[in-house]
Amino acid sequence: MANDASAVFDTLSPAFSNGSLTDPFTPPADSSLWRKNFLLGAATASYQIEGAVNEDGRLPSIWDTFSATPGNVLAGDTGAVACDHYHRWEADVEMLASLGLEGYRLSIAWPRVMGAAGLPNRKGLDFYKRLLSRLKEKGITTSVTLYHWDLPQHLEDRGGWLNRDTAYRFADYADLMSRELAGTVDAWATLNEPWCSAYLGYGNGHHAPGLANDRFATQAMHHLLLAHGLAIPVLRANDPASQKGIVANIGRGTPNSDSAADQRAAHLFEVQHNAWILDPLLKGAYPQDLFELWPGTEPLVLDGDMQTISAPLDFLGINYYFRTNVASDGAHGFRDVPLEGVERTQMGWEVYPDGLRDLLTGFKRTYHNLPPIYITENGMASDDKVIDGHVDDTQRISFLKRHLAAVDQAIKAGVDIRGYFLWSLMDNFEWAFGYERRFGVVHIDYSTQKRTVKRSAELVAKFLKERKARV
Ligand code: IFM
Repeated sequence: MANDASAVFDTLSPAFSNGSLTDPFTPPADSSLWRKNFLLGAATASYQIEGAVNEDGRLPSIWDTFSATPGNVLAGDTGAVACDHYHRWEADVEMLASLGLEGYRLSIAWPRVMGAAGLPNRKGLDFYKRLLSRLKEKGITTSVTLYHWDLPQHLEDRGGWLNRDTAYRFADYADLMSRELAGTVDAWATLNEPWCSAYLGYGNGHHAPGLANDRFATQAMHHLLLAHGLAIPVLRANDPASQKGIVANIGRGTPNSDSAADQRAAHLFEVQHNAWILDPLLKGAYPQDLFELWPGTEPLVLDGDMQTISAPLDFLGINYYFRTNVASDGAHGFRDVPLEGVERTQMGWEVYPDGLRDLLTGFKRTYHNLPPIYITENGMASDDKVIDGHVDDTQRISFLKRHLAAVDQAIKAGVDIRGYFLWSLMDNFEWAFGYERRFGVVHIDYSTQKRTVKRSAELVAKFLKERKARV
């Protein structure tokens, strides 16, 4: 059966009513999270959950190509089936609603909705129309990302993000989507994590399309940001009532010692992870320190590009996962120095909630025009197992509680944070790590597609129910 939504209630109610579920999650009484207008939701992305890669006229994406190449993805996994969300979306929306989640962040697969000549693919578009309309019927706030890494392969064949023309094709795609979907989208994000698209895709080759050259990375980044800047006015014209923004992943770098060289290394780490994206968006210029790290990699920038890129935003989406401890590499850069004895997740990433607070308060000091912020992703992977019908993801419960406390601290320090989306609604295709790494608050059995709500999701649902009941 595709639909396990009724099972959500079966899982929730007995545990709550017989008192067997203790609550290590609920935020303290003075937490800003109790504010009803603080949006709490969950996020996913098209290639990670949809499957159905050959259906209804969807064209190949760079991730179909990349994952089909042996050695690129753990265990040879691909997104061909994923969570089969393309067929099970109705049950998944029921599940989301039954958990009381108030917002849903999803992405659109560009190759599903637009043909190679730029014409709409009606069947693909209808999928998103149905999905978004149902979410609105359920009273769920919709946050739609236009590009979460699944570039149409035909555009990559013409140079992908190394080709300036891709930025203009993206603006055409944004135009089509916002004309077709206006009224069902509360917030549009142009790009998800341009750092990953540019650096992992073109700089070190860990992600599609698998190229490895620092100069490629800076040029790809410029074209991604240009694409964003070109799309913003288009979205504003077609769908004036919605919010428009972009989503950036951010990284905390801490120095391994007090030495000036290690302090500089930590600074350069954050320039490479954060300022590379945020400075052009919010200051209209690339940070010059980036080119100390990667000498001679300045991208080709045409007149007017930086004004286009730095168009005002309604919101900035922030994705945060971990910190990296770094030391000087003895030359122009930094090297990771993993700390011993710290808590880590299934990804090996350190659990470091203070990093989220410190970065957010730091951005407020650095960027005087910092837009309102949504935490558009935060979460962790664990090797979750279903035992007697339940998944006790205790580390995730503690992780979420501590990161939400960090968000509360940042709000209390004056950062305008409007909401938080768990990454992820469900276990899914974790890119180069395939299906082994489980980020969901809902467990997926990939052999049956059965959904099992994890304890973390139950506790979030319980909190949301309590918050809603408050007068
Ligand atoms: O799964 C990814 C997501 O697609 C982008 N942000 C980070 C997540 C965890 O790695």
